[in-house]
Amino acid sequence: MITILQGKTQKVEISPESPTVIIGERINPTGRYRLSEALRKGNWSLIRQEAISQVEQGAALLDVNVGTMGVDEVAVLPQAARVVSEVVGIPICLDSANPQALEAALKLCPGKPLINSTTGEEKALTTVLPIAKEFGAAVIALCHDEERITNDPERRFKVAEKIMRKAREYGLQETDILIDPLVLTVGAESTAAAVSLSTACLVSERLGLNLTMGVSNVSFGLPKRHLINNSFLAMAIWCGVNAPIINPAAKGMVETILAADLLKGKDPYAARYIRQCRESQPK
Ligand code: THG
Repeated sequence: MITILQGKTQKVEISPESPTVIIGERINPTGRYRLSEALRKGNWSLIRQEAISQVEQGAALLDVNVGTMGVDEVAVLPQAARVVSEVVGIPICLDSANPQALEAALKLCPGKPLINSTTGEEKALTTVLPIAKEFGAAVIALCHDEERITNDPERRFKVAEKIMRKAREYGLQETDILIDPLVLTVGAESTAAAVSLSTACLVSERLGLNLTMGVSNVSFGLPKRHLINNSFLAMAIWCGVNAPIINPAAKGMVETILAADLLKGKDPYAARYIRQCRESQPK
């Protein structure tokens, strides 16, 4: 199962055998006043910086989310996507629940981008899947539908199956869909992480699909978030998540991926792990 995405100059492959691919989460105004202000004012320098630094830190794709008070996503998402693709060549992951914003941004996105996201709701599927088909984009699909978010992994799995059926009806390939099991904060509900992980395992074992998740969601509201995020990331990789949305600059994230890929059996002779350790050695 190989998902291929294409940016202005760079191609990215996501598959269970390949190294874990980082989707950089930093272009997102959630909890960041300066970035929200910059988006409202159309000041792009912070966005450019975030794009460049995330690529330097190891991001293979960049999530672009402009959803904040006082920002018209239909106008701003395409501008942000353009600014990002001016400074980096990797594929973009357009993060919006607004189909008009997605469409407007897709018109400007080079290559084969990723749409983030559809849900299993009829309304979302019948709008977003045709857009993905029209623009030749891949899509992230969240495991919930009209009913309230379930804590039963089998039921989340059924939503994933339904989305795949629908995607085929609309002429998309299995490789064009990345499943997101949904991650809620473990501070509010003690089983939240376990439910996401079990769902990921079901989807990867039974359907063999590629998976993403918003790893940092799990630690909202808790201290020392990087500890929780790193542990959760390692477990998620074990469960088949191969394109996590994370902050590549956060403490330990990139190292956790190297170690988890090795433990998962994706790094023969530990070659990548050893090489990276050697390269990061202070001279
Ligand atoms: N699934 C999919 N897409 C997603 C998510 C998901 N996109 C958004 C989000 N969840 C993933 N991205 C983030 C981005 C930032 C944070 C968490 C998830 C975050 N930000 C800090 C805060 O809000 O406190 C602020 C960071 C800072 O101050 O530097 O935690 O689940 N498909």
